[in-house]
Amino acid sequence: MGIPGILVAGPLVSVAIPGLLLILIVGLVSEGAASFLAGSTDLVLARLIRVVEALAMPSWAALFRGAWLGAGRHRGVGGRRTRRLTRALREGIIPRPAITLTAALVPGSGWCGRRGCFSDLLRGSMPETSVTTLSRHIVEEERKHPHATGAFSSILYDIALAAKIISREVNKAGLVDILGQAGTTNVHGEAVQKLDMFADAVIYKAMDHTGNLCCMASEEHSDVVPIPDRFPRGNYVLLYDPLDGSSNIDVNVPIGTIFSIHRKITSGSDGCLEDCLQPGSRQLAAGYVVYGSSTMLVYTSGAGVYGFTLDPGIGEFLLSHPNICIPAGAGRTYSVNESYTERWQPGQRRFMDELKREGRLSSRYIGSLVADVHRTLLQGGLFMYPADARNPRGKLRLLYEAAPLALICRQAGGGAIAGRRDILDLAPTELHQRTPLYIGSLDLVEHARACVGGESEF
Ligand code: AFP
Repeated sequence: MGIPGILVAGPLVSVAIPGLLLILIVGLVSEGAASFLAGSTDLVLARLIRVVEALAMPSWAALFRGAWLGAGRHRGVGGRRTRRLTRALREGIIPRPAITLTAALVPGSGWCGRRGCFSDLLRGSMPETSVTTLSRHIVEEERKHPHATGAFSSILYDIALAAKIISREVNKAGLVDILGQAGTTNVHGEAVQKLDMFADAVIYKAMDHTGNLCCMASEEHSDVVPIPDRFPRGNYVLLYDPLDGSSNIDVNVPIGTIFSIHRKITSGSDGCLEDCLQPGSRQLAAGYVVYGSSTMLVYTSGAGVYGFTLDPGIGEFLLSHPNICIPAGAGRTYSVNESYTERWQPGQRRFMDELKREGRLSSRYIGSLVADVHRTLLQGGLFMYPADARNPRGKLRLLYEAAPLALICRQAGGGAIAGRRDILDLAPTELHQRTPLYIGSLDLVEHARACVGGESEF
């Protein structure tokens, strides 16, 4: 009987047999037994279609129309009848379940019992594409490491899942009462918005029970976030900024999630501060998700940078930007909050004057780090958040923002410095340590280093 037959066994007894009997009786009575049954399968099916349409039975009509289109000898994919059926499937004239049901119920429909032909037809109705999902990409990457335990892959899956949930809420933000500040402040004294807290909880909940992590650290928590006692511990540490740029939520500007993964370096099963305070160069992987006109996940695990765009229709991240490299040359921008010019040190002002005098770069500043860096990564240029008189250590966080983005940029052929030193070489001493940041195309980063490095303590 096969799978379709088994699937329809229940409905067959309660619905299909009485339905079929009704159709036959009406058909035989209305057209006369002999003429109703005379003729080819095509003709009989055409009459059945007429009867069920007259009886206002749309699903039976779809069923017989499917059978009619496929009736006769199967001529292989590309045959006239097959093409008709394929087009009907693609255009949704005949729903797939109707075809499956027909294949099981109507002998002589041309493709009954011919599993090969039938699947060819279904395949023929699909658009010809070669799509790499994030899952497939992760599996293929994991195969390159025969000793991999799968834990690392599993962390990436879980981050992607959390990103989809956050993306859904970000898209709804204008519709539901989730906007506005929650009325509390985070460890940096900044107003926390509801979506920040939501994103923070989503990521934590997606990761806390998997047995892959020994601890986490989030921009929204003052201390290391432990794994609950009831769950097993693993060998990795996750550091994340759940929703960067959240002051932009209310005005529909892109915002993002940033993450960084380290290996646990201390003994004992619980992770601790020391596991979190590792230089960026020791990151095993880093990435970000930008919630913009589309949602994109960009990540590196040290072998190139890959960008995946979320297809909301199927809920999958699809590889859209394989092997991202920061472009050199035209079309590049510098990106800095120029309203702070008066607070800048002389080297920073000199650097800006030189850039403007050269006139090769245009200016863009969104004020949402992930969005500004994402543009810089794809189009080339330089993003800067320098130290200044008000923020002598800069504003951005080394562990949750600068280090993960620096790894991505380095992997894409760019660079990232704090002033004198590479971001990836900085050894953090505090969880929420801030740093100045210059990140982007390598030539521009080195130009910045030449101008500001001398006066920078970083
Ligand atoms: P919010 O999360 O408070 O919006 O801060 C965003 C951010 O940390 C980073 O995403 C921006 O690049 C930077 O601050 C913008 O800071 P300025 O408003 O000082 O330019």
